[in-house]
Amino acid sequence: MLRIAIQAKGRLNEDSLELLSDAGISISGSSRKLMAHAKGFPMDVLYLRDDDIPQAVAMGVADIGIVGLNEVEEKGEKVDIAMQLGFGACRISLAVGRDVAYNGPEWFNGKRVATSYPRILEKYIADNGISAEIHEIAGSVEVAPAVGMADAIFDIVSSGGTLVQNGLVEVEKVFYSEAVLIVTPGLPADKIEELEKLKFRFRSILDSRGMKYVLMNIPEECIDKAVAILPGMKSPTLLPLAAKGWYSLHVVIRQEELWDKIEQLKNLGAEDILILALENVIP
Ligand code: PRT
Ligand code: ZN
Repeated sequence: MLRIAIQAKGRLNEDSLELLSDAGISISGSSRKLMAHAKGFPMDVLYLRDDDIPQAVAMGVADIGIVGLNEVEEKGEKVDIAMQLGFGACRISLAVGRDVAYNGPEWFNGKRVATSYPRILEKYIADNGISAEIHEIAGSVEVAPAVGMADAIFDIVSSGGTLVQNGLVEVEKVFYSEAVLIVTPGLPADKIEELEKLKFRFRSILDSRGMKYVLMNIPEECIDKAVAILPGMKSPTLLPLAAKGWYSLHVVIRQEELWDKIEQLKNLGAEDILILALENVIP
């Protein structure tokens, strides 16, 4: 039976539970304990702080885990990355006061940089031949310059709102992260088999996110033009309607191109267009 480590509370907790739930895996017990049994898949769930997940997986305390790539990189534990999970996107960036005349990475020479990610910063500094001083602090890194603890910060940015609120400007985007599924290296064959089943479920969920299932009625003479503008896993499905000369056309369209395609299809003569959410894609 697989044991998965997920964040007990925090930014990745909800999305991790939602991914498991979409994969048909529910976690029993109303109150959160350290460990819980899952239903719908032979699996135990271990609730940890995100900082502890890479080590727990490296040691085999958990076989797999869901954690930000930033934590995996920072901790440097030996784990395999099985897949990217498409949520928790952020970057770790260098930011300086908004009044600073920033002239490129060499500005950091001799400066004090506050961060909770000293290892990733150290690598950036070494790669760029800079001689900055790293000040490791655990939380509220963004206030360090204002209180005189540092000249700059190296911290997680997502919308950028926190930087603006603290009078800081992002000057170097150093590391891009999202939640990943990590795995203990050298899992036994029976666990690998279970992991593959789990990855299959996750993959089909991730592939379906951002896709819509679209149905419409279309006159026969427009079919060739409609097929030409549509994507589709093979080609769109066409079913003859009871009304002569009309067909029902079914197709899967990516969210980004949905409205553009719908407009084109309407102009071609498509009617009664239904747009449905897609739950899973199994190629
Ligand atoms: O208690 P525990 O140790 O488990 O949690 P934590 O407090 O260490 O981490 P948590 O829950 O804040 O974040 C977990 C993971 O979410 C991180 O390791 C990242 O992989 C990911 N993530 C995605 C983020 C953000 N986006 C994010 N915006 N983690 C933190 N932030 C913070 C950031 O530190 C800064 O304070 O949000 C602020 C910036 O956000 P914007 O939107 O204002 O730019
Ligand atoms: Zn943490």
